[in-house]
Amino acid sequence: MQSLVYLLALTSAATAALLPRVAPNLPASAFPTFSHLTQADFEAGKDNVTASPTTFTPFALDASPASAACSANPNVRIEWRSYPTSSRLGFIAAIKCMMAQPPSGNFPPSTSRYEDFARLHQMYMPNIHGNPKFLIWHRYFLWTFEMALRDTCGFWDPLPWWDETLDAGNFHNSDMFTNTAYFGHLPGPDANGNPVCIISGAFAGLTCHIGPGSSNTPHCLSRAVDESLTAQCNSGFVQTCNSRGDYASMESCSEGGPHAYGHDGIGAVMSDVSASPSDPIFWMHHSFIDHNFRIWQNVDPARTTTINGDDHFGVPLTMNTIVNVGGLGPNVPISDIMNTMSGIQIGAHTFCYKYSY
Ligand SMILES: *[C@@H]1O[C@H](CO)[C@@H](O)[C@H](O)[C@H]1NC(C)=O
Ligand SMILES: [Cu+2]
Repeated sequence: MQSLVYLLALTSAATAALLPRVAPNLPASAFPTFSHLTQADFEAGKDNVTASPTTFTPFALDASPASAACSANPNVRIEWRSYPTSSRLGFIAAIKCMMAQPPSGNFPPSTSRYEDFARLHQMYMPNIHGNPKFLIWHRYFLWTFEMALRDTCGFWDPLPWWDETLDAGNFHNSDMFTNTAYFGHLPGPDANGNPVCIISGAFAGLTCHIGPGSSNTPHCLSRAVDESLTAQCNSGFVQTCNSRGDYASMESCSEGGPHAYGHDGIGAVMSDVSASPSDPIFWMHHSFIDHNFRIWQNVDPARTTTINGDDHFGVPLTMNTIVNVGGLGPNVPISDIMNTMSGIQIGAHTFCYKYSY
């Protein structure tokens, strides 16, 4: 009897060694989702934003010498469709490189430099969501990641961005998902409504050690697309948000509108409000949200020198409010990053980028 058990154990070990090792697939219920309102609700003002006063800085950043120098030669984030193949492959390789680097040790139980970012995001819940700090914090988080790709993995191209309005309702057909050199497929849920482990693409068989939610249980990178939700990442909805006249009101609509629908539409790991950076498509989705923010700012220079709204603790945001990424990058005042072309030196890098359109 004992030898039979031994034989069975040997057999299953041998089988496990032959199959790709995929971490447990957690059910849909394991992933918390984002809260959202419909476009019609935002149009009716049902998010109840009471616009707080806008604070003004005493100087115009746009006129600073640093900004002028930046304007002469900004990094341009190129939309995925026009992003050169060599840059696409370099970007994917750099993310994989981050996953292969040891963790800094400051974000246990992260197992890699990549997971440091996911763990930081998880640790900062709920401060960085559900309030106007969301947009500016995620702008800096994305840029910090972009600089880490340079510093840690030698990838110097500007990030791509994803114009989701061109794929709304049809995310799964984007070549980001269909071309197996990139992010892996975007399947619908299985017959029981549960997510599907991603076993195609550059991140096939990835194990996520951060999440779901505030827990940290190893699980496979999984997705479960709902194209009726991704359909809300459309230009009309973006326009509804970007037609709002003050930062806090626009932020509320962007966060609870296209941002939330994009996360929940891709589903599973991406729908996890805490640990969604575990899915590398997170960076593409947030490039879209940051793009829309920048386009809103382009309408009026004052939108790069002023801010309003209260943070998670009810404290008004000002241009002096500190944005903190847990040491992954320097602490900065909002005034350094409210203008993507401020040209301000942050650590070893210059904050200076725009979008291709
Ligand atoms: C807005 O206020 C109404 C009425 O008090 C409330 O029912 C609704 O839940 C609020 N909406 C949000 C998003 O908080
Ligand atoms: Cu987030």
